[in-house]
Amino acid sequence: MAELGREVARRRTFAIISHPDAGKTTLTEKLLLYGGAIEMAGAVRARKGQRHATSDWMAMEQTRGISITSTALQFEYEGCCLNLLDTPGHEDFSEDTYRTLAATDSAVMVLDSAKGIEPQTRKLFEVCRMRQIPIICFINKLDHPGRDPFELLSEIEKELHVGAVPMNWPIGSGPNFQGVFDLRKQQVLRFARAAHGASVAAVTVSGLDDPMLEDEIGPTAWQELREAAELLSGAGVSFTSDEFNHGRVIPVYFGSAINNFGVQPFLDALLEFAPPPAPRLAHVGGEETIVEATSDTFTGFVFKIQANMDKRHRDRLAFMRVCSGVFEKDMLVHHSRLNREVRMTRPHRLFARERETIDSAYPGDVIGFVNPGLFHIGDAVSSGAPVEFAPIPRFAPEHFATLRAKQVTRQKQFQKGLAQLEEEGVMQVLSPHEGLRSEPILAVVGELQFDVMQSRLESEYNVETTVTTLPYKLARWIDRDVHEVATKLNLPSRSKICIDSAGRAVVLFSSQWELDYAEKENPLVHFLLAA
Ligand SMILES: Nc1nc2c(ncn2[C@@H]2O[C@H](COP(=O)(O)OP(=O)(O)OP(=O)(O)O)[C@@H](O)[C@H]2O)c(=O)[nH]1
Ligand SMILES: [Mg+2]
Repeated sequence: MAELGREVARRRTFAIISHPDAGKTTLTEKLLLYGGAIEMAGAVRARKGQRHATSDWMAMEQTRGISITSTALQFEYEGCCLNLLDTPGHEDFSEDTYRTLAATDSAVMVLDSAKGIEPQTRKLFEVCRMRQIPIICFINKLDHPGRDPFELLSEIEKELHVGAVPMNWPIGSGPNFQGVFDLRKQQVLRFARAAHGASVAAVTVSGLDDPMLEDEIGPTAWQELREAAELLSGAGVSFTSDEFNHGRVIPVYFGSAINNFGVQPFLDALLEFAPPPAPRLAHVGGEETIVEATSDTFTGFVFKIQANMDKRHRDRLAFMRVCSGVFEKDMLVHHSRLNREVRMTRPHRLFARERETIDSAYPGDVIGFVNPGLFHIGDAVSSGAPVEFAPIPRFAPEHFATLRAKQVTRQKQFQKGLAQLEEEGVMQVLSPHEGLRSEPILAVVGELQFDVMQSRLESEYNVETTVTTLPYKLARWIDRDVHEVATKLNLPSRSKICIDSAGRAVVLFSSQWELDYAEKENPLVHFLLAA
């Protein structure tokens, strides 16, 4: 098992998180460029003829310039195997981001230097803290006029209640941003601009006492750098790995992802700081156990399902995080939810929408299985005793609508599309209890998901649809037979009783007041946030 130990030690699995638009996808693209995984970097908002960023592969991501779904990218760099997870920042897609955080060992928190800590960053940070996920910070967009670096560091400390330790320091800012000063090596790294930042930026390295430096970076940047270096030399850049691993201290890097400034030092930092796969808490054979990555038993869980990534195949891929042991192709494992043995055929290494078959995988790896309905989000498998990992978070839907296919002849495709998108967790499909053949009600966490659904039904299933939003605001599951709910419960007249796709009763309410009323009138009934 020495091989397993070696493979675990060289794995780095990290998710990139932040408020929308801080530059996660741009940084992802540049890490791929510097990691040698792509030859030319594409852009989030690509000009005509230019390539798009690798991780924003979905049509709607490319037209809108936002990430909608998280992406897994595996690549090798300097003897390490990196599993990078780019996540969407928009709140409406945060369920997907939270699922991805269940599969990661560390997180990269990207901040926009002009904006600092934004609301969604704060929320995601709290999730990382809860899960004890260590964080490395990249302060981005230094090429734009931004805030004072000292002010940004103290904002991180004050707002997030953690130590923020600068590992490098920006040289100049805005249009005059030229590079970073490595505070540990006391090295000045100056980068040259490359066209559209598509290729690696040339770098010059010198010391702070280089007599040419003042001329090269200009008197203002030089003066500021000298002052900052002096101030920071007192503060020191040391912290213990224990403080970092428990998320009490965040190492901070500065740069500009779009120009490739500071990307190389950041990639090197990931190799240094991002921890290899950690032990995971699980229930094995019903007992709470710590599963070590280097255990002899293979375990893993599915945290995401995505249909139609590959235009040629139009199939569904289940994303599995390997937690322990060695995975081997065609292995027979125990599937906990189904409580039976299943054969793990057709495993794939993932690189955004691209994939290639593999024979084996190790802890930390995110691998894809072509999933003919075998896996649901949250399913766990084991080559030994049945295993259950912590449940994947599920959010309560807050937006409801009916969706209709414009052409009656596309009904079959429409139904198939709905079923597959529901399996991905994009939305939940509810059928009203009353009225045979009534249209399904779609329930989503964020309103933008309706746009995603429509766009994907059109581009992936060739079905045009119309959406009619409904006035409901809350959904509550009731663990009773739906007929009983309809006949025995005293519910407000405007509420609607539905059945979810697993046949469970769920009631929709238009306001908190209605829900409070229902709870008061039916004191023995539990109104649950999720099934
Ligand atoms: N000036 C400047 N713009 C940048 C930089 N990095 C990214 N951008 C721009 O910021 C915008 C958002 O970048 P993305 O990489 O899509 O941001 P994101 O965090 O992935 O956004 P979501 O995934 O939608 O949450 C794009 O227009 C980028 O070109 C940078 O270093 N400097
Ligand atoms: Mg993005």
